[in-house]
Amino acid sequence: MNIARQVLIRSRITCRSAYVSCRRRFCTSQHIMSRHTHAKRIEGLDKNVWVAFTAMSADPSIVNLGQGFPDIPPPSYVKEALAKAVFEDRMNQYTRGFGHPTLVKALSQVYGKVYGREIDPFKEILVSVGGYGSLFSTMQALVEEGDEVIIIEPYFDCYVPMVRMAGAKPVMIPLRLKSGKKTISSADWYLDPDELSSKFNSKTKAIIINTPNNPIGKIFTRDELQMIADLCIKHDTLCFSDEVYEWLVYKGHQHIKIATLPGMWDRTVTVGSAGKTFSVTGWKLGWSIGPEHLIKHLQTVMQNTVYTCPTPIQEAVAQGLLLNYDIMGQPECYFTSLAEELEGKRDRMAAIVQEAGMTPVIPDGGYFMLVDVTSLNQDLSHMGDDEAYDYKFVKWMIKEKKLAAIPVTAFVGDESKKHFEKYIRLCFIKQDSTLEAAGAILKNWKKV
Ligand code: IK2
Repeated sequence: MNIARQVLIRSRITCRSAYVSCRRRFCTSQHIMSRHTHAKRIEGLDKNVWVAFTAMSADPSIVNLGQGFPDIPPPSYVKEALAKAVFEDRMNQYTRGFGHPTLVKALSQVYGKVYGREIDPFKEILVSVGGYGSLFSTMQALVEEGDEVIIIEPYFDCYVPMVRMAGAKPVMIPLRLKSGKKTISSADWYLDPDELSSKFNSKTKAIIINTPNNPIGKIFTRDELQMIADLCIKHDTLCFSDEVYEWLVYKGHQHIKIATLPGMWDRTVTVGSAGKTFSVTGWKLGWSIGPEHLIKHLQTVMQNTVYTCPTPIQEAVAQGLLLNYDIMGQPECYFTSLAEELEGKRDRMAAIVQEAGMTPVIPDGGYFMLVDVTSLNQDLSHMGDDEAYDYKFVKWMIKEKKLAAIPVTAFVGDESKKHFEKYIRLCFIKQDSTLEAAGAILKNWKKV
């Protein structure tokens, strides 16, 4: 056989075996893909507003008022405490699983003052990976298959997937808007008592509340909280109270913990966040506070999932809390001074939005502002109609105007989308220069 023919035969053999192995690999992966599909509990939960919009807003040329993180610096003492912690060798190793002792003791001191009761640092507090981790361990520990959990719309978006992952059914109740008002504040959004009462039944395991609320900024009043508490007691349900913005309350308003109302401590888990407390969202540290008979179940989830949180971060947060504990209630306490600084930014943001001809919903707490964009009359029909208007609007605005926000229908269920798609959410815990840059974009909206 001549050499050319030998080469031809050899290359045919090589091609054939490559084809066979490739086909085998393809068939195997197809087989694996179809046999090992996702677990039912995560079905339909693959879309996430933060994943989508954080990627879209990552370009530094975009003015980012989207995801809720500060671009103002955190207090230097927490950064210094973190730096100091990592130079202490024992701080670089595992610490107590349910919360670093220094941190849980500091939390019990601070919250002992707020709740007006003694809080057992080891039995009534669980430290977790951010407010997210606290919410997750709460749902996994206390909610089960067949339960119903009441969620107030608009809600922080992870409540629904977390309830569903626990095998339960989310039951929505929207905040309604008082009509006929010229300037709208977050207090104009209210819960209809009869509607709320109609959502409770024998399957109701819990209601989730969020005060100050993200995205509206509503602070639930004592009367509203009492109405919720009465229903929880009447129907013997739990209350999961997400209070990550607890310190960010503006003049004339007061943050009240539902757990402090009569009969509520024993049925409430309250969620807090170091990220929000000290403007260090990247530290991802949070906590759940509640009675031992509930917290012990959250601890079971913690020990079998995350086990423990980073020691140096817990140490630094503890130092920050202790420092402020001594000056709580005074103007220089960070819990007070941050709220005061933010109130100025809120007013600045509102003025910028109004100057551009749009209507803001003035928040009483938190660091987000809803803005009604109807007056801009932005025609987006070319973007199809398989998405809510606010989703299209924000995508378009990021691309064409280089300004990022978050669409508000990310925080509501399907039935309420039509009521909320005219709003976008702006985050105002930003340097004045960032707010000014956003203002310039909005002012020049009609220009190219
Ligand atoms: N609960 C609420 C109400 C939150 O807003 C957050 C975090 N914020 O989300 C960013 C945004 O809305 O742009 C959490 C819980 C979670 O807190 P953490 O960051 O501590 O996990």
